[in-house]
Amino acid sequence: MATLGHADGPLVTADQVRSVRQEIQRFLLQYEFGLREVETKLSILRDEFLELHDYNPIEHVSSRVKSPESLLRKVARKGIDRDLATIRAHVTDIAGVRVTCAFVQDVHRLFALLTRQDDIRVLQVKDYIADPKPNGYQSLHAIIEIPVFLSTGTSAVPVEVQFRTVAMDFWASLEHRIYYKYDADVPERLTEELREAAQTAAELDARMARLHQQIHGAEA
Ligand code: 0O2
Repeated sequence: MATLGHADGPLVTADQVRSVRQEIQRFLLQYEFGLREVETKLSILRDEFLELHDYNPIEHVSSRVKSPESLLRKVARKGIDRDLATIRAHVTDIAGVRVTCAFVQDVHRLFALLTRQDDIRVLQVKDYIADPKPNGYQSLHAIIEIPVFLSTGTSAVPVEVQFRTVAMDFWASLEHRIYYKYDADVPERLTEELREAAQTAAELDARMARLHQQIHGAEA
C-alpha cells in the first residue's frame, strides 16, 4: 500500500515513484467518483422538485476532492500514519460537497431527501445549525458513504456533505479568509464581530423564511 508524502529512508527508483503516484491517483479517483454520484443525486432532487413544485430548493452546489497537500496537512494535524488505508479510515472529508440553499427549511429538506436514500449509509451528522460553534459557525454536516461501481468491484466511498443557507455560506467564507489571514490567531475584536455577524445572519435567515412563508403560504 502506498504512503502519502516523503518517507525518511533510502532513495527510491523512478519506477517506484511512478507506481506510488499511480496508486495515489487511483485512491483519489474513487473520491472523485463518489462526488459525481452525490452530485447526480442532488441534481435529480432539484429537477424533480422544480417539476413538481415549480421551485428550486438548491441555490448552489460545489464540490472538491482534497488536494494531496491539504490531505497531508490534515494527516499531520491528526497525527495518523500516512499509509492510504489509515488515511481512508480516518480522514472522512477527502471528498466534500457543499449544498447552499435559500432557506433553512430547504437545508433540512435536502438533508432528509438525500440521507434517506437506500444506497446511502450515514456515518456521522453534525448539526451546527441546532448547535452553532462558539465562533458562530452554522451548517449541517453529514458524512455519508456511497457505493461506487468499478470494474474491480464496489467501493463504499465516504463523502462529507455540508448543507447551509446563503447567509451561512457568506459568513463562513469570510470567517475562513480572516482565519487564514491571521494564521488562526484572530484578534478578539474581530472574533466578537464575527460572532455578532453570525447572529445577524441567523436573524436574516429567520426573517427571509417568514417573508417566504407569507408569499407562498402553506406550500412553503
Ligand atoms: P476545508 O479546507 O474546508 O476542508 P475532522 O477533522 O474533519 O474529522 P472537524 O474539523 O471537527 O473534524 O469536522 P467539522 O467540524 O465537521 O468540520 C469540517 C469542515 O467544516 C471544515 O473542513 C470546514 O470546511 C467546515 N468548518 C468547520 N468549522 C468551521 C468554522 O468554524 N469556520 C468555517 N469557515 N468552516 C468551518 P476543514 O478540513 O477544516 O477545512
